[in-house]
Amino acid sequence: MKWLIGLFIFLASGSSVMGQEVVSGWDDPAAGLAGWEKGSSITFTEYHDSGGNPGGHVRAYGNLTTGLLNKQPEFTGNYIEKNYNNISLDIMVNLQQLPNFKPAITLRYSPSFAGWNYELADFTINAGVWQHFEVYFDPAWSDAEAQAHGWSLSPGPTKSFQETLAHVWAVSVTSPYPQITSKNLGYDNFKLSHAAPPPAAPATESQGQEGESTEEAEQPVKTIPGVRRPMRLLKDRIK
Ligand SMILES: [Ca+2]
Repeated sequence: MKWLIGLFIFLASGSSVMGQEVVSGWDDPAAGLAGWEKGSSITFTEYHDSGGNPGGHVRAYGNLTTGLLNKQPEFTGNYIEKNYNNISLDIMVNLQQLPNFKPAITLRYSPSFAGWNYELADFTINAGVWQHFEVYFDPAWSDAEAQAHGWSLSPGPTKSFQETLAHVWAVSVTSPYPQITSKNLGYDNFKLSHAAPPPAAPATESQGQEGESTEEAEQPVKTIPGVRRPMRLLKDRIK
């Protein structure tokens, strides 16, 4: 019963649960941030009912580290039981001038433990274009395996990758930046799902983004070996 109540509350919040996935598309103006919080105490957030990919989206901006954080039950808890092994999202640069400050996904066991981070290494500061990112993970990975696939730990007390994935307190996407200047990133379609693992062989081809105009489709979506796949392949695999 608790689960049902939670589900209704969650659905009313503007996100949706479909099979083995949960996604925030921020398309319901009445739901606003749809339960997402500031990714840091100094983050400013704005809900926009248009300009997303498609529909509404959320912007997070400010100096230093900014972003979005989610502690809702559907986005947290035991990822092994929930069968989540893929995080995907879209990001658009509204303002960012320094290219080396890239967003990262963070999964945390609790406020008392450092998070496991995955930097979106092929993020670019190409303004006005939605960039699609996918992060594949296996909740059963050892720490060494997680690190070999690009995950890293923040300094501080830690839990293993497996312990963290079985007990996610919060998932966030945050982006560091210097104090002396500001940036503004848009976020849409944050999704947790179960997807087939990416092919082991390095993928080198570039793909245009789905649903873009001709001009925007010329922006390549790079593929990192073992991490990201073109969006249309993911859609084929999620039933
Ligand atoms: Ca949207």
